[in-house]
Amino acid sequence: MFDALSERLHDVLGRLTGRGRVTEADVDAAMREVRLALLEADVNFRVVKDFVARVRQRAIGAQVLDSLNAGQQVVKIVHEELTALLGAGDRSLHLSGSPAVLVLVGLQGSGKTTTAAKLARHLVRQGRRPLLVAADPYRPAAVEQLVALGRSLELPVHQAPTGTPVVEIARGGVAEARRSGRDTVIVDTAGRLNVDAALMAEISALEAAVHPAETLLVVDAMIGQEAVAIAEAFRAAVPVTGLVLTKIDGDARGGAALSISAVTGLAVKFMGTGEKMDGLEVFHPDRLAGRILGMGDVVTLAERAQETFDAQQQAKLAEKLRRNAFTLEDFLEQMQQLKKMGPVDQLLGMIPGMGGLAKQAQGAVDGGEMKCIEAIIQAMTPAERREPAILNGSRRRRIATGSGTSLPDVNRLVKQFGEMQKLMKQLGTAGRRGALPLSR
Ligand SMILES: Nc1nc2c(ncn2[C@@H]2O[C@H](COP(=O)(O)OP(=O)(O)OP(=O)(O)O)[C@@H](O)[C@H]2O)c(=O)[nH]1
Ligand SMILES: [Mg+2]
Repeated sequence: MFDALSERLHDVLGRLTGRGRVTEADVDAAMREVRLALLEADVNFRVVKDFVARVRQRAIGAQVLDSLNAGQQVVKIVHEELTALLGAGDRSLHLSGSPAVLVLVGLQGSGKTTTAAKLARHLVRQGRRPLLVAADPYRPAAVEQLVALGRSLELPVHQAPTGTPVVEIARGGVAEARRSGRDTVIVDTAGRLNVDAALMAEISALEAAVHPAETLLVVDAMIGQEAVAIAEAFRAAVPVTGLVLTKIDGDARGGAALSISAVTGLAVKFMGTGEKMDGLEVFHPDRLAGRILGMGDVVTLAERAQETFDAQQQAKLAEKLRRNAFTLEDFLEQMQQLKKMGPVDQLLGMIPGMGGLAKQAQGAVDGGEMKCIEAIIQAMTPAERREPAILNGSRRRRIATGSGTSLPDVNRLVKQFGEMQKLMKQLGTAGRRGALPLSR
């Protein structure tokens, strides 16, 4: 979502760090461009004005411009101010009460049901035992959607016959959670087309009945500044405790996401980054600021790697690397694990300086290069995977046919793997612990 903005800011700030001395005029020129970039990204104009003024004031400050690394210091100031902008409000997730009740509200199609299930999955990983509650009395299909998601996560879903009042469904859910020893109740409510009196009354009644620890407003970040207006309208009418911004993975300009907290005072607590159940991220303003400025987000990347990669398996691999016994089979396994971590462009975008490469790499995946490698390795016999040296001409031709690729494809992979092995051997003899880039 922040690609265009990110590219521009990266350019502007790169020029600033690239020079020896930075003058006040340089800062002003850079700030003019930052201002334009933010406005073009659809950030609220008042927010932009304040932001640029604050950065300028701090950057012009005496010590900054006199220092040798003035450019870098200005970038640091931009990063800090961007973090502050993104991180307004209380971002912690409150889970008091037994059970703790979380209610998701929002307009139609904003992503409430999807987020309810993602949030349940997230909380399970934190060791909690959530119960999902389908509080949509109007559309049986909406209930079914949550039930299906619950099933895929192996989590219970409380439901009631169509027409049951929302308050009653929610109360029933809380009672059900107490009975079955569930410590968290996530209530998915029905969406409306507009912010209307009936919707607000329903949410107020819900608040009074089940005293939620959190009432999270789910907003679609794709709708731009409209999202900010919706959040303001909700906050004015009901006690919203935080925001979930969904569809951050979309191609909108992203400015709404940047300004929503600063304008409404409501903290963003989570971001939806995909349709699938793993597409939910805890909102970390500093990390997002880093990603936007093209400084990467290594922390999130490392966390994702830890989540995906099995520690024991990693230890075994490291050992194999040390003994130089890493085979094509291991390579295949690594590749499959890497894919589980998420889209390649998202992953690379988190590595400092790799933002530009990300698109290219995703192109390779979309273009089927990764699939091609997989198919080639799968077409090999176990002996060939362990000992690529035995791959003579006729074996290679057989593999090319078997994998639906070509002989040059097979040759390239074998050659690349050979080079990788050589490199690892060097690392090994250098006395370093062999480790894949992503293992600890
Ligand atoms: N790409 C992307 N799609 C999302 C995200 N969150 C939700 N969606 C999609 O948005 C659509 C609507 O999501 P729902 O969860 O059904 O929205 P809802 O708010 O429950 O909708 P109603 O119950 O009809 O009001 C679905 O197609 C979801 O897959 C996200 O973070 N990224
Ligand atoms: Mg729904």
